[in-house]
Amino acid sequence: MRTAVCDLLGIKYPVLQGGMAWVATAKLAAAVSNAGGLGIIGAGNMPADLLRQEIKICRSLTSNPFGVNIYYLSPSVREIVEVVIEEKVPVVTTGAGNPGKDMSRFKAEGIKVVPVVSAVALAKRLVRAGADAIIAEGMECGGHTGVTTTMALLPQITAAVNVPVIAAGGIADGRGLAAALALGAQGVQMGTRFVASIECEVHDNYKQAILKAKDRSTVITGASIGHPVRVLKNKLAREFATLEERGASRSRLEQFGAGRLRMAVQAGDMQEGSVMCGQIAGLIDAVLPVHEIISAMMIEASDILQRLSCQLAASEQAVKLVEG
Ligand code: TUI
Repeated sequence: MRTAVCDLLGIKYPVLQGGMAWVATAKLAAAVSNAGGLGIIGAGNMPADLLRQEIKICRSLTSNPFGVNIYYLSPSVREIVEVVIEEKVPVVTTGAGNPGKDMSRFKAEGIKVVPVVSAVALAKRLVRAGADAIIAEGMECGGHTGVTTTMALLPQITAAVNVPVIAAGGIADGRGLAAALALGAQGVQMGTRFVASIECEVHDNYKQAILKAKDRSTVITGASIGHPVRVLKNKLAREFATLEERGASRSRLEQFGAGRLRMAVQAGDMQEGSVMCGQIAGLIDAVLPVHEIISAMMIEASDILQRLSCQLAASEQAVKLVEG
């Protein structure tokens, strides 16, 4: 299961962990990196000093490559960029913005840059600016989301760029990995699947909510202010939708939503908190150790690819016999 993404990032398996704000701590990132994937610390809205501490913790827990996700809407994004460069973090992924202006500095320090995008045009622009790979994120994903599904977005982005593409959104097992490879990706990124892992430090209520979720348990809020976010349906999501229907202003909605992700992640408040989560949550039925998630996924994807190629070979053989 070795692909161009493994060679580019120096990892054993083509699996990245989403850089989820408040959720993707050094402990989770190190567990993913130790299991052969790429663990990623989610800088989110963290102050720069806290990020520096997290990077040091991650280095103490793993000697494998890891990454930092920079959230471009963070008020401390400038300081975060400086910490990532000073600490020579091996890989940077970016979200909710365009990292173009920082690209040359990252590259000069040998930092691999892998932006997350939800549209073809931005993917092309960032590859021209020097991105080493692209994460194509479909609207099935949790948290900040685009409008195009992984199924439609992925083949369009793989056709448009000449760097490896990593699929994100709607992937939680080996079937998702095999499907992503079939659509031209060279790896996958998973968020929700790793939230429901032993090593993830979110409140247990958050993990249990993912296990309970079904296919239609999520909803998008915030589209009216240009910041669509996929969350589990709960009291907060209903109240947010009502405010949006009544035409509440951006500042009112931002004020109403402030601190809600932390409320879910740390206090375990599943009604008043923002429980960001992807549509694939309905498939997840157990909290597992990270290494089991990754190894089961590799076995399942290899089995599928082998089975499909045997089926194809058998049908080619049948055609030859009929024609022959
Ligand atoms: O970043 C994400 N997902 C996130 S970040 C996040 S943090 C947060 N959000 C709300 C409340 C509290 C905390 C939650 N989920 N995904 C990566 C991603 N980025 N997908 C799409 C994009 C994206 C969007 C717009 C990238 C660039 C962009 O615009 C670039 C431009 O043209 O300026």
